[in-house]
Amino acid sequence: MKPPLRITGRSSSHFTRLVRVFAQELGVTCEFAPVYDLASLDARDYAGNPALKLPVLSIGTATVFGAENICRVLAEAAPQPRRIVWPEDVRDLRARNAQELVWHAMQAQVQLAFGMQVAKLPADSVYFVKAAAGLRNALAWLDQRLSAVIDALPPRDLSVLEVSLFCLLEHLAFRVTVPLAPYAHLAAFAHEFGQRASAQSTTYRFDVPPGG
Ligand SMILES: N[C@@H](CCC(=O)N[C@@H](CS)C(=O)NCC(=O)O)C(=O)O
Repeated sequence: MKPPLRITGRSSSHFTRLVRVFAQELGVTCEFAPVYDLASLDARDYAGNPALKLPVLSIGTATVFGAENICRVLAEAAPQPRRIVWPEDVRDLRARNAQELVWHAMQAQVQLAFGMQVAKLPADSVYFVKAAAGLRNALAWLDQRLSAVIDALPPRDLSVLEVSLFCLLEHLAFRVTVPLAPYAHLAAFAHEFGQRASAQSTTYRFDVPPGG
């Protein structure tokens, strides 16, 4: 018998949502184990990830670190093969740059949200001011080129680029670090992708510990 799959993460985390959307789109059933305390320094609270990062996929005693790695393992576990566009399948240079900027923006969002909202560090530090400027620039770049980027993707059921972009955009609305209002094309994309059942069943929320 195959061991159960378990995702350790947070319902409020965009990297976690990326893998949960993949799991649902691929028809792979996973248990979910929330991490309540992001300040914990105990790797056991992160399913053994020594980097103290989320999400983590556990398969019996095996563990997989990192959202993209996890998506690949989920695709291998899918009951039906699906056409997935992975970053290396993208040939168009704008679409390649778009993926790089989405990964960058997701990390910048972690830096800003964890640094300012969780750790309560001063927002006027150049560390955050520069991260916010780079994030706004990346969003403006993506907004201007979105239609060409999407058109350049090969035929597919699912792409890492679209799911990661969707999870980023909804997270920017959930934990506001920079305003999303200037980016109308991105907003339209998020609205359309958000109609999927996988998107609607993974909306962001803060996990509440039992009895909390
Ligand atoms: N490269 C990692 C990045 C994951 C990441 O940054 N996760 C955030 C949650 S969205 C996290 O662990 N934050 C806690 C921290 O940075 O200490 C991946 O692809 O999974």
